[in-house]
Parts: sequence; structure tokens; C-alpha cells
Amino acid sequence: MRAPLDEFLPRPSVMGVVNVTPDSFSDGGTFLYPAAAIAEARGMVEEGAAIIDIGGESTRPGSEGVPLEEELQRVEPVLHALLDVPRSVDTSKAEVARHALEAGAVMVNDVTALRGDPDLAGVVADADAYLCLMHMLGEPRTMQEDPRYDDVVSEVISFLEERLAFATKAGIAEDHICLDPGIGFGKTVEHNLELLERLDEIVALGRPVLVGASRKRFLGRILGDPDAVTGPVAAGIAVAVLAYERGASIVRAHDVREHVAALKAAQAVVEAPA
Ligand code: HH2
Repeated sequence: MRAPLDEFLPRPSVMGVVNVTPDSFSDGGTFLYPAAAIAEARGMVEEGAAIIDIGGESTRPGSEGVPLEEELQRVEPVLHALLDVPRSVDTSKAEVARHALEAGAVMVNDVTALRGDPDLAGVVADADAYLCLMHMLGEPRTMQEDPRYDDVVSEVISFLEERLAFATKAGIAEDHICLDPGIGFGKTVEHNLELLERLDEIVALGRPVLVGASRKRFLGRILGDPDAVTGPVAAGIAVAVLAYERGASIVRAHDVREHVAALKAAQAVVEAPA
């Protein structure tokens, strides 16, 4: 039996992002070659990342999916070269997850929250793996075309509750699961800000919450560029610290050193005797 997720990744933990993709918005193409991705991952561990999230399919707004074989070819060399590193695989495909878990990955990060592949829940359950369930409205290709909610926070909460029930019914231990509001996945700038401002309502569901705001376009747009496709590191750190203060446990970030330092300082303040 694996330890509960909140013991394996105590609050706050930083999840380092390694995209082995040619088209990611944040680091597109940089780590397409396995050697670069592997070196990047090792550097992130040295900088204090608790886990490395390895992805072979971009989910940036407007992106198309990649075929199974290609996704496997991208992530497998990286997964196999990091056997001593705690690894998560960012995939919606059961086959990719199965290979990753066989290679010793401990977590599946599924941006479709088990809606993308009917076999994924069984693969996660059989491996007794950790799982991240993320909210997304629509699919990456179209998700930023006029997303609408009556109340974004309550709709995200209902969705996450429903997916959590689905996952546990499929045999995945509840204490292995974390929840993620899916910053930027079918959301306007205002939706992202409201989700962050009211993050405590998602934390109240009782599961660790993961937040991924790092380098996302809403940060650049807040700063005044209406066409930004990425955002500055400092703005992402501000969001990460505020998310932590509102109860987030895991921060998914590209700039690990800066996020670890900021969260350590934030934790010292939060835990200082009053
Ligand atoms: N964001 C991205 C990808 N995966 N997973 C979770 N759980 N939460 C997130 O916020 C999240 C995620 C998008 O960021 P990135 O991986 O940098 O880009 P791309 O999908 O273009 O590779």
C-alpha cells in the first residue's frame, strides 16, 4: 500500500514540469530531445521539486492531440532515464500511463479527469498510483472559445466531486487523489481569478489541491498585454503563494528554484507563532 498523497507530497510541494513536446506554450520544443528533458528534470530535483511531471502531449489552447505511438516515443526515454526520481506522467491515455507506471512513475496527472480514456481508471487502480483530477471545460482545441459559467467555482466543485466519486468507485483509493481547478482550461482571466480567490472552497472538499498557474497567459494579460500567450515568472509565483495561503498543497511549476524559495518563505510566515 502506498502512503496517503498528503504524506508523499506534504503541503507545500512543488511539481516540476517537463514537457517533451514541440508545441507547449511555456517551453515549446526546448525539451523535445530526451537528453535536454532529462537534464532539466534532474536540475529541478536539485532545486527542490518533490515530483517531476513528464508530458508528451501539449494541452495549450488550440492544440491538437498526438497519436499514442508518438506520445510514448516522447516520454518513454525520459521516464526510463529518471528511475531514481519521483515521477508523474501528464497523460490522458491508459497505454501511456501503463508504460509510465511500469517504469516506476507514481502518479498520473490527467487533465481530462478520467473522461478521455475509459481504461485509464483501471490502470491507475491496478498500480495503486496517485492521481490528479483536473477540471477542464471543453477540450484544448476549442476550450478558450467563449467559456461560460453561471458560477465558475460551484461548477468546478460539482465537477470535481463527481469525478472523485467516479475514481473511487473504479477502485482508486481516495487518499491517493488530488484535485485541480484547471487554471486556463476553458476559463477567462476573470474565471481564473475567481477560482484562485475562492480556492478555499475547493480545498474544503478535503482532498489536496494542485494549482498550475506557472507562465500561463492570464498572467501576461493581467499585466496589460491582451494578446499574451505566456506570463512572467514573478506573476506566477505571486499566484502560487496566494494559492498556498488559501490551502493549495501542490504547485505545478516550470521555474522550480524560484517557486521553492517563495513557498518556503510563505510557509515560514504562515507557520510563525502568532
Ligand atoms: N497545465 C498544463 C498541463 N497540465 N496539469 C494539471 N494538473 N494542472 C495544470 O494546470 C496543467 C496540467 C499546461 O501547462 P504546460 O504543461 O506548461 O503546457 P502544455 O500543456 O502546452 O505542454
